Order: sequence, then structure tokens, then C-alpha cells
Amino acid sequence: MKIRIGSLILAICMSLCLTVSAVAQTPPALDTDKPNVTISTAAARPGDTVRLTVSLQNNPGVWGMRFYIGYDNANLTVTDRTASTDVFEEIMFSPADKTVETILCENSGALDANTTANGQIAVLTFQISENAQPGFYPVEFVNYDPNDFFDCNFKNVAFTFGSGGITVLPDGETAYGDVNGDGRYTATDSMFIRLIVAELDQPSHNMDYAAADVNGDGRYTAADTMYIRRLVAELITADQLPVNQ
Ligand SMILES: [Ca+2]
Ligand SMILES: [Ca+2]
Repeated sequence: MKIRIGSLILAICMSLCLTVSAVAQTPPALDTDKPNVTISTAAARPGDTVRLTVSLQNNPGVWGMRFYIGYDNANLTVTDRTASTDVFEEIMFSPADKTVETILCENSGALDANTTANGQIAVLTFQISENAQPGFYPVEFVNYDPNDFFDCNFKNVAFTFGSGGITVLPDGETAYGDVNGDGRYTATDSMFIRLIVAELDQPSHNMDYAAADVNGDGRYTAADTMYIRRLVAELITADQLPVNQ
């Protein structure tokens, strides 16, 4: 009888342990001094498409990792997944369901060596619903399991995580001069208009081209750069832009 009770207690303990280990953990919070994986942020309006980047920094050497990204699928839809080869040779995407993206990364070219590179892992493109209310929509690491991160010696590698998200701005008329669509006029707008004029735009910038043509001539020229720089320097106000006259 003692043995049977002992076995029962052991079985209960094991089942509790299995239950606990099956519950996903909260990912360790971002520490920029430590190995970290981050998701970028962006601002856009209802109906817009935005790209968020997933990047790795302070890489101590890792062979493979798998992580999950969750988001509000009532207001956001992933329309494209692009792999980057900065860090890993192979990236696989698996939309586990409509709310969680699974990203699997492997240093597949070498079975006995880690990658120690830093940089971009992937770019996810989100379509914002036309009906999305203004506010911040997190795009975050979910279902975290430390056993999903390992080096070529089968040892777990500890990372910290910085989730990102999308600020949905109030829908309305074009905010001329606000090239990055964050609702403010800052040095970023000056930098972005210069990149547009120089035709050096990158897809990850999420620029609002309609907002960049501030003299309304249908082209992007040094005149747009000059007006936006004056706007950022508060030498003029937005209603003084030619397109708003
Ligand atoms: Ca801006
Ligand atoms: Ca123009």
C-alpha cells in the first residue's frame, strides 16, 4: 500500500511538473547590454501598410532559435514575411494560427559552428484595418520557452526581448510634412525627405510619401526638403506650406 501511495504521489508530482513546464513563460525584459531580440515600432493610419523589423544584437554565438510573435488580429493582418540573412542562413516562417507568427532561424550552413553576427532577422508587413481605432497595438514576443534558443553545443543561450508595436493615428487628412507619420515634426522627417529626394528610401522606413510632397507639385525635390526643414526648425507652421495654401 505504501508503495502504491508513493507511486501515486510521484505520478501527481510528475504531472504537475509537466503542466508547469508546458506553460509558456514571460520573456526576459529587454536589456540592451545583453543579448537581445527586438521588434521595431511604427506609426500609421487605418488602412495603411507598415513594416516592422525583428533584429538581434549582442549575439554571444547561437546556432538556432525559434520564437513566436503575437498581435491583435482583429486590427492587424500579416500580409508579408521577408527573411533577412544578416544573422542566420535560413529563416522559416510558420503562421501557427491567425494570431501568432512562428519564426525559426538556423545557422544551417554549419552544423558545428554558431553565428555571431548581429542585425536584421526578418521584416513583417502588417495591414492595419480600416476600422482600427487610434491607439497602440503591441506586436510582442509570446509563448516564450528558453529551450528554443541554443548554440552548436546544444546549450541554451539566454536572450532578452524588446517587443514593438504599431501606433494607429487618427484617420484624417494628410499631415503634410509628417513624413514618418508619428504625428510630430522632428529631425526624422527632415532625414526622410532627404532620403526620398535622393531616392535612397528603404522599405523598412514606412514613409508617408503623400505627406512628403509639401509644395504639391507631384515631385520630390530640394524644395520639399527645404520646406520640411523649416517646418521642423519652427521657422514656418504647417498651414504655411504651399500644399496647404
Ligand atoms: Ca514626423
Ligand atoms: Ca514637391
